Amino acid sequence: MADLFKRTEQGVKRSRESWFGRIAGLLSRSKIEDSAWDELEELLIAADVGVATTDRLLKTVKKRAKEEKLEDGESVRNALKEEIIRILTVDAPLTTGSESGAFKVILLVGVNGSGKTTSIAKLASDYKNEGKKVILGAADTFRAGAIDQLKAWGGRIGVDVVSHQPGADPGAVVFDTLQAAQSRKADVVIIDTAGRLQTKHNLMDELTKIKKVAGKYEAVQEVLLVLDATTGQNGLSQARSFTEASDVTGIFLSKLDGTARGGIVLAICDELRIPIKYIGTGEKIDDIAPFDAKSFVEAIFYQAG
Ligand SMILES: Nc1nc2c(ncn2[C@@H]2O[C@H](COP(=O)(O)OP(=O)(O)O)[C@@H](O)[C@H]2O)c(=O)[nH]1
Ligand SMILES: [Mg+2]
Repeated sequence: MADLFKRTEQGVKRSRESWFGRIAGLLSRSKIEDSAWDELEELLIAADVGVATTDRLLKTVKKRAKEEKLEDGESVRNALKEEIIRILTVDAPLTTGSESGAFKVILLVGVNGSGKTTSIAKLASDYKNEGKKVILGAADTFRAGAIDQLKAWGGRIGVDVVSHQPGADPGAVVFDTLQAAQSRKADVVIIDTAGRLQTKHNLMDELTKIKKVAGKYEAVQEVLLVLDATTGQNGLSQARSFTEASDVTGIFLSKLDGTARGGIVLAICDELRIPIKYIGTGEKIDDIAPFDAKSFVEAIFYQAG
């Protein structure tokens, strides 16, 4: 847990140094004046929390402040933290399939450049470190470079990658990957997919096919949507298209190290009601942390000194 906190904290360090740091600063005053609420609203919006979520959040905290007679910064800050944790705690583990399945199949979807292939490598390495046997499927056959990229990661981590030629049918790659998983007694299969979303139809068709194949193995299925945290509120509308087109069971929020904001995490949970399962905090293999609402909130409100 300490390690998780440290990793999460590093990942959002820049957020703390800017917007959430200022929020923490604002709420360290001994008395919260009326004007502080307006400042707080501006800071939350600037931190990428989004207007709608900021509105809902502040309404709740203000109501609590009134009812519970919270006047000093610390009490308001604690109430704010609690309400943020409440927003970030999206339950409903949407994973489909039977828990006793032969192995687990994780599909990563998302637009090009969001960080799918890198995130797959991070997940694979994490599972491998836990002693799990991992097999990767290079079903992003759309771009030739994607296959080589995944193979390169596989080689570095030491996990098998099943691939076909560029342009091959992704469903066939998935089929072969799952067969390999069964015969090699894998625990976890992670599938890379193409990022294109020209038509929702395309993606849906492809995912349906992939899931059907996975279903034959009674595998536990998880569809992780990789979202680039630096795209802020734009990423949110992108996420909506994906969630409309497929049963996304969780979010892998990448590049949380590269953003000065981080409030997008709140907007995602509040608006999409899909749990964030992992965060990516850099380009290296161990720049990954399982998302934990409490640690995240402690990290963004953490003040040095
Ligand atoms: N800073 C940072 N860069 C990342 C992270 N995840 C991925 N990237 C970078 O984002 C770029 C696109 O990643 P890639 O995995 O190829 O995306 P894909 O097209 O969705 O497969 C690469 O340069 C990665 O190194 C992250 O958590 N932090
Ligand atoms: Mg890729």
